[in-house]
This record gives sequence, structure tokens and C-alpha cells, in this order.
Amino acid sequence: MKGMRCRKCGELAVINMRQHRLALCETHFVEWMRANTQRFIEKYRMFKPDERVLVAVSGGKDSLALWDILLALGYNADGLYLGLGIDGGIGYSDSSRVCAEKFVRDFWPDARLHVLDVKGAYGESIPEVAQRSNRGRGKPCSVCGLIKRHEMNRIAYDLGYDVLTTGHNLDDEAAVLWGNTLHWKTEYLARQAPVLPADRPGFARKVKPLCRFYERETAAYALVRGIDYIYDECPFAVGATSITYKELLNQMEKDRPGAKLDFYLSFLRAKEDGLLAQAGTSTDLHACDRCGQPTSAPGLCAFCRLWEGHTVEDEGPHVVIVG
Ligand code: Q46
Ligand code: ZN
Ligand code: ZN
Repeated sequence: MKGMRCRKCGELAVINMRQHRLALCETHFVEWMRANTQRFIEKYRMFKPDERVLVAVSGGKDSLALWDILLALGYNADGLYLGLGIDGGIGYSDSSRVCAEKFVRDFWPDARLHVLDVKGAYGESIPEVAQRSNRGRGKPCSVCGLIKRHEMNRIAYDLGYDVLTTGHNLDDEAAVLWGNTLHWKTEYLARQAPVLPADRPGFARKVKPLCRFYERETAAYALVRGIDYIYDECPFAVGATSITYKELLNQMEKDRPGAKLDFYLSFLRAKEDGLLAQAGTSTDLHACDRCGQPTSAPGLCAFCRLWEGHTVEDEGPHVVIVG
């Protein structure tokens, strides 16, 4: 890397992407990230220029990089931050919210950021719900995932967005793929894709425009752009199996640059060729009695069951718009 030159202009390179045999300077790297994001949006038919996009923003590098790229590309993209109420001795949720709000102030003061604080809206933070409902054996991740999925979908749908985007990168996708393959979770494999269409009423379309970028590329993008993001992982991520899978894949990547990308792209190609066509999700869904979102269980959906016996504002929680 030392002394490497940008392939496009000969200036000093800031990143060397061995898997692409490409070194680039700051300016050309930013250009490359944006041009490729646009290419992936078109290739996977994620959304069109006139559609309204909601970006799930966590305050981390991936989601802030994604939002920045979409705004720079001229998309009509608003942010959504969910306050989970996780402290972990580092004020995790508070600091991540500060990063999301600072990003708007510093870079895109006209951008709109929706903020929903789970405790403010429902009376309990994620760790509190997890503890009360006795789920997850001390780790609130399953409750957290459930609440995030439900609320993101609800807000995207209720506020009339055409599509919900998340900042999942290649390392995330490859780790999920690795885990699902290891256990042959065919139903999950069938649903893992850059685009999840809104093929049933009540569901928002979900897309992952950064799914082909390595984590070090999204991190470099945030760094080069001078975006302040939360460096700490969520304190509950410690010991997660996905981290072990990422390390394994990094080891493979070290020996064979491009292995991770190849693993993921070969999977997408195999699926296009009909692999897993039988494993599609044909579960019958109906509207939840309380919130109306689609669910396979009779009566209440899993999210509403979490709050059974707890008073929730009748008209539903409000989203605060910052900026
Ligand atoms: S699920 Fe678990 Fe994450 Fe929620 S509690 Fe933290 S680690 S944030 S992606
Ligand atoms: Zn250059
Ligand atoms: Zn419900």
C-alpha cells in the first residue's frame, strides 16, 4: 500500500482493493463508491430516481455512508433512527443518536431524520422488554431484531415510503450466508437477497444497496468523507456467532483476495438459476389484530404479543422529525 498510486490520476492512493486489483486516491474512491452503488441499485432494480427512500440509520459507518451516497446521487432519501435505549456502560444508544444528528447538521442540513425512541413510544427500552418478557437468555438481540424489523417496516409503510434501505455490507451478508448454509436454513437462504420485494400487503420493499461492498470499503468511505460515526459495536454484539463467521471469512479472504465476494455472488447466481426455488416462503399471512401488520400467527403478531398487558398509546407512537 505504501506509496501506491491512484490508477485514475496517479495521486497517492488511500485504498488498495486487492480483490479488484484497484488502488484509488480520495477523490476517485468516493466517485467509485457512488458510481458502483448506482450500478447496484439499477442492476438489482432496487428503486427508481423518483421513489421515496427511507434509510435505516444506526449511527454506524455503513448506514451513514449509505445515506450520504444516496443523497449525493440525488435520491429523495430520508433517515430513520430508532432509539433502542442500550447503554452498556458506554452510552451506546445516546452516542449513536448524536452521530446520526451530527451527520445531518454537518453534511446535509436539509435532510430529514425521523427519530423514534422505543422507550418514549412504548414505555420500555429494548433491554427492559427483553428482561420482562424473559427472552434471549440475558441477551436482548432477538427482541431487538423483532422490534427493529416491526418498527422500520411500520414507519416506512405508514409514512408512505416506497422502499426501506439498510446499510448491510458484504461482510454482513457473507456472514449471514455462511451461518444459514452451515445449518441449511433453506427458508432463510431463499429470502436472503439484495432486494426483498413488498409482495404482500403491509410489507415495505427492503433493499441493501451496499451488499457488494467490503466492510473496509464502507469504513474507508466514511473516513475519507470525514463522517463521525460510532466506532463501538453494540455492547450486546460481543460473542455473537456472526463475529466468528466474519473472522473465518476474513481468513479465507487473506489467502485468496475476492473469496468473500465470490462466495456471495456465486450464491446469488445459483439462486437466479433456480437453486432454492422450492424453498420459497409460502406461509399464509393475515393482518395482526392490533397493528395490522402481516403475521403468520393467529391473533396478535410477535411484536404486539411483546406488549400484551402493557399500556401503549392508543393512537400509536409518534415519530419525531429532526432537521
Ligand atoms: S440486535 Fe443485539 Fe444488535 Fe440489538 S441488542 Fe445490539 S447486538 S443492536 S445488530
Ligand atoms: Zn485519483
Ligand atoms: Zn401486531
